[in-house]
Amino acid sequence: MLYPVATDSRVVLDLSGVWNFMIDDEVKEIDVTKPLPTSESMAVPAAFNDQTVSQKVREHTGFVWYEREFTVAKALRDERLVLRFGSASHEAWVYINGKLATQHKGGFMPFEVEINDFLVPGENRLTVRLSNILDNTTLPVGNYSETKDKDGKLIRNVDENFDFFNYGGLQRPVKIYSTPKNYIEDIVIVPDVDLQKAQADVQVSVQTGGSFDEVRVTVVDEEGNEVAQTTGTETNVTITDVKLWQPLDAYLYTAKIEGVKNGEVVDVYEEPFGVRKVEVKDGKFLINGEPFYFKGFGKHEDTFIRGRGLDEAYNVHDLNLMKDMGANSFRTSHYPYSDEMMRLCDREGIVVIDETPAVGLMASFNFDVSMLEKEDFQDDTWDQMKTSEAHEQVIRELIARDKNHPSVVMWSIANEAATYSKGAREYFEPLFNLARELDPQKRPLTNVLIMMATPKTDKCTDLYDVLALNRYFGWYVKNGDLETAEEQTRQELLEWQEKYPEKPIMYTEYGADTVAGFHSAYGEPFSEEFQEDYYRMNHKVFDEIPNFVGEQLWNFADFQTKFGIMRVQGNKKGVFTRAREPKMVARHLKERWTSIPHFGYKK
Ligand code: BDP
Repeated sequence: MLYPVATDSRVVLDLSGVWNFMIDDEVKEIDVTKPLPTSESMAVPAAFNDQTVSQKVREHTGFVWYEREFTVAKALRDERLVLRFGSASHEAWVYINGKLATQHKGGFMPFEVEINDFLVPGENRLTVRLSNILDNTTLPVGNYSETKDKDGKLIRNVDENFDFFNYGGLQRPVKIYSTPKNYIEDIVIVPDVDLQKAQADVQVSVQTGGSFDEVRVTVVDEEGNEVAQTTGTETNVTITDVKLWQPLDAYLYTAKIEGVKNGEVVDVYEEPFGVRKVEVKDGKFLINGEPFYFKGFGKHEDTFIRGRGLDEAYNVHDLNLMKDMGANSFRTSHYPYSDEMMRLCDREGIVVIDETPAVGLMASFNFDVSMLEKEDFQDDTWDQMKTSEAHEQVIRELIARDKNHPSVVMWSIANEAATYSKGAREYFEPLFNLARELDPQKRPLTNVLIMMATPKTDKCTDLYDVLALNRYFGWYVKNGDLETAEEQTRQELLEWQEKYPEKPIMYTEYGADTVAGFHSAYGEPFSEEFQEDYYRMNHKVFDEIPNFVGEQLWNFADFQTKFGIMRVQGNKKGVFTRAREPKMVARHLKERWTSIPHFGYKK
């Protein structure tokens, strides 16, 4: 799916701004042919939860309504007009002038619909009904229940089966874009680079709607020079003296696609792309033939007031904080991030592990850490979960959206699923096969593993190209005892390496809750001293393991979660506070990461 951009043939209208909003208390049916009976304002894009000061709004589970009016100028009305939502959490029903135009389930992917047939001259009314319900058929997974209050009114409840706040609403831009009636629908770019010859063979496939006499493909470099040209919808171009997309040294070419009819260019689209090669070989993760070392974070889309809502200033700032520390990568834990963030990473040279929203695939998720220590632990996750269909859908949508991004070097199919439990293999094998088949660039795949998934218990390891581990020795296990934790860390990593010598190993989470400003002469848990000691311990062990190819800690910043006895105003494992102020450990990380090269750290 193409990102909406303005070109010589396309116009983009942004519907960001203040919309009407209403909680649906499900007492009276809403008549979508009439304006919503509400005077509440809500900014878009942003979660609805933190914009008001009403607890009822903040914690609402069920349905909400958004509405605004829009006008499409006469000059555009003969064009093909498409309404596009960057996302809508988690299920949306979209009405234009009272008629259902489209519906979409899954809260982290874009969707769009042609709206010409729904429009009237002058003002049009756009009404969106949203559900933030999560259950055992959705991703992420929620524990859903219904009760009645004393007056018999239905109360819906979602107990998140994951550790982040269930923000809802229109959290990414809503746009209308125009294309001509004959238009470029999709572009697939697969660069194949010969590193020795510094030459790239770039396969370009163009899907069109309507018809063209000819499709022209021109590759333009960063200076605006045309470096290759060809015609056709399934075609190859060669770039000589190719400049590679490298971590922290991004180089982007642009594929300019022109649809020609009767000798005239009718539609134009410009897709940025990078030339780089990703391979997994002999326990190494190679980018452009060199062994790459991941330094960075698991993150969240999480800011004050906006929740998971797009905030490009935060995105730019977060990447600058990362670069300043010598980091080179992050994982889109635990759901696909905005188109805007992916495009930013392409141009900043930030390496991304792109994750689906498959989190909470575990029947007995809790903080009873004793069960982590039972090697033969089983539960009935794979009988309870009915998520296969949603999982397949989101893999299709994610790869369709992100396939051309050079920043994306690996897909993460799930975070901390019960891969140690009976039925896991049957569940995951078809999904891994699907992702391998769909990705035109054939990137490596991983499944991010919880502590119970060990070299002995994990049932799907052969499916993963890279072993991505979330480990909390010294925090959830042996809290505060860094000596034992060091031993456990070392022992487990050596075991993985011995059993799977061809698979690179990385940590995709390790961390300790740390209250900014809390200090302890004894290095007690929750203090800034403990956080630093914890990271130093882990780093010492990482450096001993030859196939250990990366450290992405948990978490970049403190973030909001549901409330509960384990969380004080959210999760405090950030290296930065939620306001992006550094905790003490940021200095250690900067010192370490600026001295570790992006390539060739492990010989
Ligand atoms: C892991 C999860 C992550 C949590 C983290 C934690 O992958 O979402 O936030 O632990 O407990 O289980 O901090």
